[in-house]
Amino acid sequence: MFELPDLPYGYDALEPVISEVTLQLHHGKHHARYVAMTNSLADGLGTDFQSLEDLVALSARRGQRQLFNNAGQAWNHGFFWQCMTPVPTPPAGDLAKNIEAQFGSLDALRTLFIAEGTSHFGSGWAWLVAKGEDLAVITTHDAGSPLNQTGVTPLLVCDLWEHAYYLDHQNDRAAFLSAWWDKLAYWGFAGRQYAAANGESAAWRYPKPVEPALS
Ligand code: MN3
Repeated sequence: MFELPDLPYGYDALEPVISEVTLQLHHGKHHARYVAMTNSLADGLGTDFQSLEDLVALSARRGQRQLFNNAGQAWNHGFFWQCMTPVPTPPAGDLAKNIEAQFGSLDALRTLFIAEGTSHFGSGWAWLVAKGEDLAVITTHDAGSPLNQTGVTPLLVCDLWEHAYYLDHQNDRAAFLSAWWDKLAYWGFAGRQYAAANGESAAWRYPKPVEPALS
């Protein structure tokens, strides 16, 4: 079945924007719980899926809400961990060029991303996505995922659930989003996803399920 992937950095690596205690709870409790629930709910689906991406798509298609919520959250968190780095660098290459062309500047994109994430009502996710070269900022509710939008590749995501920021920023989601954008957003990863959106490489995928599980 699916496993909880290790973080690509230490629990204290994203301080002070995301504290060690927040990250331990977020990864070790919240994400772990979504993975465990996914495994429990997917038990018995046999060979209907080979990956978490398959499971997100098929649970959405079949209207299996509880499974979709947990599988979607398992995937979204796996992706979210990749979107952060303690050593950020600015966007480069085609991504940098097309941010300028489509939003006017990186700062204009920053303003838009923070505004969309701040005004999003309730729990969810703020995404920078690409459809081919075209870039867009979207938000999704709860476990919502751009994986189910044809041709759309996520480049970056920030978690808007209160568990992501409440211990460190209390109710100030805008402060969290600003600090996240300025100090943690991993443009190297976004650039690789952008290349994938344009067919130049493979997009990030959640680690494959281990063990049979699929029989
Ligand atoms: Mn979360």
